[in-house]
Amino acid sequence: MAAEIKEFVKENGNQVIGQYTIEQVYAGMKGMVGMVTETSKLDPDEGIRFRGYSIPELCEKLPKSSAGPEPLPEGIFYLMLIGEMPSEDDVHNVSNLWARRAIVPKHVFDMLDKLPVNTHPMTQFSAAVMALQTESVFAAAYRKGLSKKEYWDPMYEDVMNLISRLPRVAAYIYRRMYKGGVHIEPDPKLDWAANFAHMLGYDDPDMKKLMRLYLTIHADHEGGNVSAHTTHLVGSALSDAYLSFSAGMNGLAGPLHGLANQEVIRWIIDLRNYYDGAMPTQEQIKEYVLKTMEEGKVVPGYGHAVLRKTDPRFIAQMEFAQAYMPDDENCKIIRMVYEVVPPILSGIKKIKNPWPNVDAHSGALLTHYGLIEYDFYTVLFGVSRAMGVLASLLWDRALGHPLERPGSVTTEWMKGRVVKSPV
Ligand code: NMX
Ligand code: MLT
Repeated sequence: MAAEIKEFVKENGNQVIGQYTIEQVYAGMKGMVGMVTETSKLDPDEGIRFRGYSIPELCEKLPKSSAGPEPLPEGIFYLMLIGEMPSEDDVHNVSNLWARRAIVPKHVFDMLDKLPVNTHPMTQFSAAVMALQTESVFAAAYRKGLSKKEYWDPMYEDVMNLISRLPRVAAYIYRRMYKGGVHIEPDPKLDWAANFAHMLGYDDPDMKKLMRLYLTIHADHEGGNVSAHTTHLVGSALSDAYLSFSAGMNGLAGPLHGLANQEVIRWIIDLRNYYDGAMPTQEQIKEYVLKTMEEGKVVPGYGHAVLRKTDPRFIAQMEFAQAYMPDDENCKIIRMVYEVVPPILSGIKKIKNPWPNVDAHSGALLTHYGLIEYDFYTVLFGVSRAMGVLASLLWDRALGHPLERPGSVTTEWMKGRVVKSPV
């Protein structure tokens, strides 16, 4: 593929693929094509496609466990990395490989134990990934001397090891913070998602099903989102997978990105408390949405930088709720909010997308099974996102992607470029 791309660029490299405006430069480069990511592509109206497959197609076609119809996340990793739909055997192999590699050195746990226990779980997660960097096969090989053509090989080891180890690290943080430091040993017989739920302390088979779905649908969202772009950017300096992924996680920890999932459930709880804990009416939800916006805050879980319709990842979670917890009050409120918010946001000209994104639903599902410590939710998102951004990082090394270094200008420079229209 590297040879194919080289040839493609040689033949077509000087073709123009777009133009952009001054406004786009000031508005966070939205809509500007600036990078190539092979694992998935986002369509503003249809949502995400992983190697061409939409979320409903994946739910149908990816291999499943015998326990239920939810796809196994190992399959989406295989699909993103290899570019082909995996067989059941392929998925089983990935599961086994990850179970065998899930060894976390003691110094990582020791480091976590030294942090104040109320350190935000995302800070602990990012720090733990940094502590794991002692294990980087890429960093060690590069130090010894490595030809460019071989970069992908030790990167493969880092990517596989890191993904294998993340559930163990995440579960340690969870149990340390919220379960008195009583830890649960992994069960290597379980699939990756079920083992993660088990180590967190949730053995309800339906929670394991949720974990399979959750880890599958959060895995990737093309290359321009903050966590994916950061991982790619830092990796472009030949930083190893641990350094790059930890940086990406610091972006996921922002409230406009992954942290929105904790913000949503916090907002729902506050809304309920505001109306004395009772089920709110549509009118009360409307009043609360307007109050949120009058206070100058965003309505968490709504809007998107690229999407212009309801996020299919939201729909997948709503369908899960309808199948497994039709009477759950928070899920009912989420559905009411879905009826109330889009008409309000549509009436505000500057808001480009009034529809819910992935974060609008996840907290209510997790809360249903007892995982109520919402500060932890973004760590779950991060464990899933690892699969997409690390599969891409491996491709970056295999394809020989160069250092990323866009130009930047001053406003003074920009003013000098303005073409004055004739009066
Ligand atoms: N509630 C209130 N105002 C909003 C919302 C919202 N949900 N969404 C956008 N706006 C505002 C936005 O703050 C901006 O205002 P201003 O010009 O005064 O700064 C204006 O509308 C234009 O924003 P857009 O161009 O529509 O959106 P943008 O691409 O800048 O940002 C988000 C996208 C996702 C950051 C934004 O919609 C938002 O803040 N949503 C709430 C937070 C959220 O749910 N984030 C999760 C995204 C998914 N993820 O996992 O990363
Ligand atoms: C994501 O999953 O990364 C979010 O929806 C944000 C984005 O795509 O920009």
